[in-house]
Amino acid sequence: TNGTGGLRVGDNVTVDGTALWNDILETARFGGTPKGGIRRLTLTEEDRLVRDWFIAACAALGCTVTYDSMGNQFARRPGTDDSLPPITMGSHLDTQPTGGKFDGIVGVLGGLAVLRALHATGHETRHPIELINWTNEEGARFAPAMLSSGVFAGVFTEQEALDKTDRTGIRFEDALVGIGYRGTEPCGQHPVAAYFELHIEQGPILEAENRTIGVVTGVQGMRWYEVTLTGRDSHAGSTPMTMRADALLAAARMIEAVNEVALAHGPDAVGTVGLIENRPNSRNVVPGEVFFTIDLRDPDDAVVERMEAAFRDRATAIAAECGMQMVLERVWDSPAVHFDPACIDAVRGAAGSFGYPARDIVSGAGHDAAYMARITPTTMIFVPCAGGLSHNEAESAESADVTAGANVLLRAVLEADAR
Ligand code: HGY
Ligand code: MN
Ligand code: MN
Ligand code: MN
Repeated sequence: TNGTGGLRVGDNVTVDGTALWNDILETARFGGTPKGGIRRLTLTEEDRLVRDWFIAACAALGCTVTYDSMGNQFARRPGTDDSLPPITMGSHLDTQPTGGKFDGIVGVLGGLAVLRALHATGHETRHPIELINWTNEEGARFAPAMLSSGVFAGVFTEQEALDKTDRTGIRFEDALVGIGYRGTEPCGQHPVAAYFELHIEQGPILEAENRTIGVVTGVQGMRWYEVTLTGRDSHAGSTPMTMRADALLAAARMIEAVNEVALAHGPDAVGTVGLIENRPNSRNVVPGEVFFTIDLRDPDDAVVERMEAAFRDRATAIAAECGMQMVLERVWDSPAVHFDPACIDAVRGAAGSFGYPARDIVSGAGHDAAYMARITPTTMIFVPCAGGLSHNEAESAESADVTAGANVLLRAVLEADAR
């Protein structure tokens, strides 16, 4: 031991993988779907239930659990020098509408497994250790994604976040108050010494290369847009084809253009239209209005910029051809992020100390770590998921890989504590 009764970094302190896997299966009940996925949209009853579970689970390990004005939950384990800012771990417990049991959840429950290992071994860290559950990481109900870590990192003001509405018009603040998690601690006034996020890769690389650990070096650039096309409702039977202003036809051409623009800017660029609302959505009415979203990403921000310009040109031409009024608005811009070299080395060293096959990787998905990197030394740890599939109810991962990821998280946190 290192003389203070604690374990030296690299000692064989490891997590209890069985308890971790049980936590994953137990919390999958909150919003569990018949297909074995999870529908746990942020600030819903299911979200409230898993948040309550999180408090009880962390309190059982001697942690004090608080939540701030955005509902972010902080489970704190004291350090021997409690005046130091905490070393933090975290991710999110909200899911996509057809989410899986692992996206976000592995990072929160992996962090819980770390707290459990520290509690079980009586290991004392100098820094306090905190486990964070971020509100609304997915951006599935309230756009944009990573909203509350964004407020924490000073990217968004609290008021603009509280005023966000979902597609039914419910305000974020009202939903947050509704589940009883609008805290009094102002979001963002909470110093942290470092942030480590464990997450499934949500892509195919680690599995294809038989690697257990992804040493995440950064997150790609992401931009979200909203498009509203206004044509003219008209009769499907009596309106000649030459007299139509068909908003859904125009949208279809623009959706094709998003795909073509992404392919034209390959090999890493991606473009997605995921949400569409067609009005009046009646079988025998030529649609007069369509709303849809666009998600553009690439590891290089300059490529995202070029994709945006190329799409704007195409959309303007299509709108003119189809007789559309078009409102095209960029609603979110999350530039590419490079993580902290010392944190990355801690992860690489931790993976090496366990002998886990590892490789560097850039995250295709967005994460709260992308915003935490702006205010504190930050990095991520990836573990494989089956077929690289995520944002799908069939999302799955191996218990051994999840345990390995939590072990690396534990060692990286202890290494950061010893620094
Ligand atoms: O959109 C994303 O990449 C994340 O899953 N919120
Ligand atoms: Mn996630
Ligand atoms: Mn996700
Ligand atoms: Mn994410």
